Amino acid sequence: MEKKGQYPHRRWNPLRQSWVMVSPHRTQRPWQGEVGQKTLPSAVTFDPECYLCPGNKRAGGVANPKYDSIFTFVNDFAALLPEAPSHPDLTSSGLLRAEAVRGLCKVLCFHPDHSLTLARMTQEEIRPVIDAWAAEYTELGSLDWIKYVQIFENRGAMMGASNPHPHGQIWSTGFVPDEAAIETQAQREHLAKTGHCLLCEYLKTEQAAGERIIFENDHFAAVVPWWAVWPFEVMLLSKRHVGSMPQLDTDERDSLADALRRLCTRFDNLFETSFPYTMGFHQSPTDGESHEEWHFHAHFYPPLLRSATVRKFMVGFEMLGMPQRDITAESAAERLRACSETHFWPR
Ligand code: H2U
Ligand code: ZN
Repeated sequence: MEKKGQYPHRRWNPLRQSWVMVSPHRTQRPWQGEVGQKTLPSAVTFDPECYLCPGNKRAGGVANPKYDSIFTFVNDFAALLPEAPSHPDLTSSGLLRAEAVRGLCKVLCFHPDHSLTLARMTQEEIRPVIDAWAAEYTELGSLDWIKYVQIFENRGAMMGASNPHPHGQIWSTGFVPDEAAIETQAQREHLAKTGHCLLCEYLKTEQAAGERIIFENDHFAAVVPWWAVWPFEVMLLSKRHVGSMPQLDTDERDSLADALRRLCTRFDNLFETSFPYTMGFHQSPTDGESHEEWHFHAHFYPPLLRSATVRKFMVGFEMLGMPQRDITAESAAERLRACSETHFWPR
């Protein structure tokens, strides 16, 4: 049942100032595309070959401590380095422009148990991960040359995760990356024009509409955004206007842990698979400005479309024109609302 009619339309994303095309009438079309493998949660709690398990040696030869909660280390194959020596190749000429970049990349193991995921961790187990994320944001962001801290998780081989061990990454950069820069601009313009925070207003709009909210707890709401591009794309929005994770108080951090567990469990239950995604937090740049416009949130971008094995591809018109989706955000939210918050594969 499609609330927004069966007709093609496009929807505006005010947060990144772009459109998404919606074609709800296409959901009945036949499918003879890719069929992949279902992934069940692993039963292996310790893998002697895993470079993230406690006590094991990493690829660089350094051994992990026998950690019993979380564990952070500097990425042995970091995409960015703290030193950027000036190099003659980096002089720009005309259209061929380049700049040296600096950064610090870290890896954060969420749990010593190799078989777990956020979906199958308890709220109490997720809580120290949130404190670690907040501490990394503070520590990295306080370096005067770090302008932005991007915390994220690639989950599942389909999304390019190199290892099933529960872990995420933190890339902190000497510049504000494009997505964060677009969101900064959009939030700043909205505040200047209306005197209100864009995402505070958006959350109120969604709470009034109801049809795209999956669930709420005391301090967070999980929403399939009006402008979702990926079939089951979700945003987690803090109810209070805070710009970054360290500003969350104890209750809000408990609430965030609860929201992460519940959302990831619903995702896994949707197709009874270990649901792949890229997720990450967007928060204030750490460039020394005050950023009243910034509203802390998380984006979940999962690729699956029809089953544990059939994913959406961003190809063709989407690469050359603009993003497009078939099922509406409202029907995706309805399906996620119908999923249980008890995991289909209990520990
Ligand atoms: P992904 O699964 O999201 O790719 O994250 C794993 C990261 O871990 C990846 O960036 C790093 C890779 O560089 N890594 C190490 O730092 N040390 C290792 O021994 C292997 C992997
Ligand atoms: Zn492991």
